[in-house]
Amino acid sequence: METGKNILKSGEELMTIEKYVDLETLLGHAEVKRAISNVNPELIERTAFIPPACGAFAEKYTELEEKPEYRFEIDKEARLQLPGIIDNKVQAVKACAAPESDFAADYTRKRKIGIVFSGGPAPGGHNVIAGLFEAVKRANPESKLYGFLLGPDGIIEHEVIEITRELVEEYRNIGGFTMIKTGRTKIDTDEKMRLSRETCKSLGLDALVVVGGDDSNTNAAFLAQEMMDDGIQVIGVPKTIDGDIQVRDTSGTVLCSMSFGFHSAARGFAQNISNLCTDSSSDVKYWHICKVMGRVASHLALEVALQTHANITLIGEDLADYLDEKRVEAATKQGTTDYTAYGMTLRHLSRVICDGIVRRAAVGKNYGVLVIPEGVLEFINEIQIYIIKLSTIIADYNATHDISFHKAFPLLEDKLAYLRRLKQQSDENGGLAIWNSRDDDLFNDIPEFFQEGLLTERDSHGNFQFSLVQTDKILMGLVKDYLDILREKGDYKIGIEEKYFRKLLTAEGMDPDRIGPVIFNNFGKDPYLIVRKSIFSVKTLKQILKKAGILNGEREVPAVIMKIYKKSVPNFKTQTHFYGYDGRGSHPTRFDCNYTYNLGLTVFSLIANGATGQMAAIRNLEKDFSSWEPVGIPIASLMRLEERKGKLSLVIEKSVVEIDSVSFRVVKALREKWLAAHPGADNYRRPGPIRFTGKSEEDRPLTLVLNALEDEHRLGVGG
Ligand code: FBP
Repeated sequence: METGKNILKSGEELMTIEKYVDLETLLGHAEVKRAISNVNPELIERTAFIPPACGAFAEKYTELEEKPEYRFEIDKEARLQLPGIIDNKVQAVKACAAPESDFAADYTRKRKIGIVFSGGPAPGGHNVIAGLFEAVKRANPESKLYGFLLGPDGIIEHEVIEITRELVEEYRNIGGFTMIKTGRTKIDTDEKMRLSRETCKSLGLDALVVVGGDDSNTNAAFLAQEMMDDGIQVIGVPKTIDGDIQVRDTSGTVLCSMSFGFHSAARGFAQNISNLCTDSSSDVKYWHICKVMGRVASHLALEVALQTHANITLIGEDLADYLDEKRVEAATKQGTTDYTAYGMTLRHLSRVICDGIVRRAAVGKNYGVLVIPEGVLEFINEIQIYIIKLSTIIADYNATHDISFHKAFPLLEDKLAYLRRLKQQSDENGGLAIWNSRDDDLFNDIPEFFQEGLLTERDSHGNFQFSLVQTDKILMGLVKDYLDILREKGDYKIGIEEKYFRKLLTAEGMDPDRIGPVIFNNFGKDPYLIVRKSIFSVKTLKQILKKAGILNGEREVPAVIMKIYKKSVPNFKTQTHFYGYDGRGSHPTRFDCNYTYNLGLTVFSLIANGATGQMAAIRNLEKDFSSWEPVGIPIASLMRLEERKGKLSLVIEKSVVEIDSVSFRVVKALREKWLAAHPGADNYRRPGPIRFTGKSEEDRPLTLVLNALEDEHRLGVGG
């Protein structure tokens, strides 16, 4: 009835408004227009900001200085496949105040340059375009910059727009890749290469810029080789929120410490996860399970740990390095090798998580925040084997059939039947095939949703799509099962604060010093009291109280003791979250705004100086802006042979978290503190939202700041 009245009331109000102001007038009202406008003060502030340019761009001209002191181990196959660019050196961009006239004429000649985004969005991409546009027009206002639409497909299909000053101004410092959009197509066949070349030639391009991750920069190197004879230069730009493009030379000198977009995505995730820390420690009833993007590497999870101090953060690389010393010792005694002792199993990992949950519960904290990197499964041996085997099976199938594996076997049961057939073939061959009986038996034991996840379609580069697998569900399923066991064994209980226990009992006229030792096993010893293991039900509670002479005959357990007992029984409740696409789409931090704008300027310097097959980068990102140094890094020198789509291909090696890096060591050392399995407050850090103005945002990723300390130490500088 009440609701009906309310509806009537608001209907009446609406009628009154409509009587005086018609909708059209209302929508034309200045206040309404302001309220519903797409433009807001943040947007105005962002687009108006022109990022500063590094010292190297202080003059109208730049020149390149070869740096042969930075060396790389060159892969033989790379030399064979990329002969035109394999001998490229690192090039430092330098300001050039007084160029020779020929050089100046060539530098400022009218050019046509095309740019493409490739792979997932990363905050800052628009500023690469902005920086490049400014540099292009500064050198020659008649030069043109083109944007290929929807990623590499735009090159293949000749879908292109001219980038204008209006577009640049609309998108400068704005997140996403919305200006020209992106896509994941790989230019990996002769036909795609031919079409790409044709597009670039028909547009009359002098240069093509590929903004992408490791796979896209690999593609850039092949395009550079392919279009060398056409005189079309190709330059790569290191993009990915995953932070897995980091370059050191053989001596360990850092040339590119981070891909762009990483800082903004990590800050976006950290802000949300920090809010969950606040909520969970207010409402004290949930464990928030946060899966964080990053594909294989755990760089993003590591930065989130530093930004938020969440209670538990898993780092995949750390798990792979795990050694079960007890097992090794036992096997050594028997003169055998226990392979399961090396690296962590999924089950063991679930035990580690349970340990943290149980210890926090014991001090009254049946809540918390757990961060899981999306690629954690890659570091679990048993799962990695499945990923590799199934990727190979799918790639083999695709290579030998006209129809793809996923089209041929759309349903899970079809895929399982195919695997069974492989198993039978293997049995007939004496078990010597990629999918044997053991694989099939173990695979059939795992839940269906996980089977589907492992069999999911690989991306266009042949990568396993971690973001499509419910890693958190798999892990938390095991955690919940084990917590049930621990609860039944009496090892998982919520600690009751002694002060609280005393207050309740005294209020009921009972003696806490008499009852406390009967029901708790640590009464008088710790501030949080743990109910005895032998009390695992109301019945056992009753028996123990009777035995201690506290309860007579058939009397019921006093309400206050029941209340205490019930509070000690944990109910493990979770909320799961996935942080990925949201951070990828966030506005760039000031760090990423400045970084990407200068990457754009660097790209033009490389092009104007005739470079090709190079990746633009900025050295010293971990230092103050005044120390930033634009460079070109030879892409071919970074290539290694890796298994992709079931065959060995040249790719840029992904960089993963180094467990001896300062950032990881700091996080490891503070794990116990951040778990906060002690009475008292948690140790959460609140990084706040990404801000464009003001001083509230740190000016570079924390991982970078910490890792730079190691380099200072190694090089003997700093204090
Ligand atoms: P890039 O490597 O292309 O930058 O993409 C990174 C990423 O966001 C990963 O973190 C994630 O696993 C993947 O993309 C998701 O891919 P998709 O956008 O195809 O769902």
